[in-house]
Amino acid sequence: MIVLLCLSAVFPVLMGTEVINSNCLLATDCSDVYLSDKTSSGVYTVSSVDGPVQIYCDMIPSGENAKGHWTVILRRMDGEVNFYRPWDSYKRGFGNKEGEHWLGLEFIHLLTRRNRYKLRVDLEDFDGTKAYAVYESFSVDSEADGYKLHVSGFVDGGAGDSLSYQNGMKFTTFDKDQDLWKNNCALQHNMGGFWFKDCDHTSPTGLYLWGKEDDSVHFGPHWHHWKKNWKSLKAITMKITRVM
Ligand SMILES: [Ca+2]
Repeated sequence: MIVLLCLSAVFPVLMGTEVINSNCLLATDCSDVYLSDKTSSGVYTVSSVDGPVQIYCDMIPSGENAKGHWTVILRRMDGEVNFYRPWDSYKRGFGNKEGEHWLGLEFIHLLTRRNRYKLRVDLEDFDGTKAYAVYESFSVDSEADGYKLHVSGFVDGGAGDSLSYQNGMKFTTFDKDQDLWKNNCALQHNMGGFWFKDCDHTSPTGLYLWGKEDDSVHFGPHWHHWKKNWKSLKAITMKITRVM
């Protein structure tokens, strides 16, 4: 059941050809879910032009966003999900919304085309130490434009800035090379699809390694500027919230 955001203002809402509630809108992201008084973290169903979409909403308040209504676009936490996947998987999304998953480039594009969003990246290492980074503006272009990444307005939560290097890059998977390296970063360097340049300072979709590697290995999920090394992290979450 798609979450409805019911307001005092009157908006006609069509479900197919049927008006379901003249005071309600179909929720499109976790900000709508939160505004509909569903303030617990968890999986909710929202609407997109391609039909219903399940999303994980992180409603936990954090320092720079007291309201805490974040739509998770990527989560790594235990290596349960294979991220070495082709273009079509990254386009449509995959994984378990309660656990590791990628929301899907097309849906992320549709959200950020329609509203302004900011991005927060949460990191945790295998010692339980945490840090984060915020980008005050985040958007993704259409597939025709390679799902190009736009981030700006870095705010340091202790993690440093490992994403701006890849700003303006198109998305690359092992079967679609749009990076600036002579080879394919997703295929021969990182083992997961992402916005690569030549190749990266961060690769949250890299091969999960459970911390069992040395600094010379670059293909685990990493965020270089946190500790100035390439060691893989235990958990990385990327989540977006609407700038209202
Ligand atoms: Ca290339």
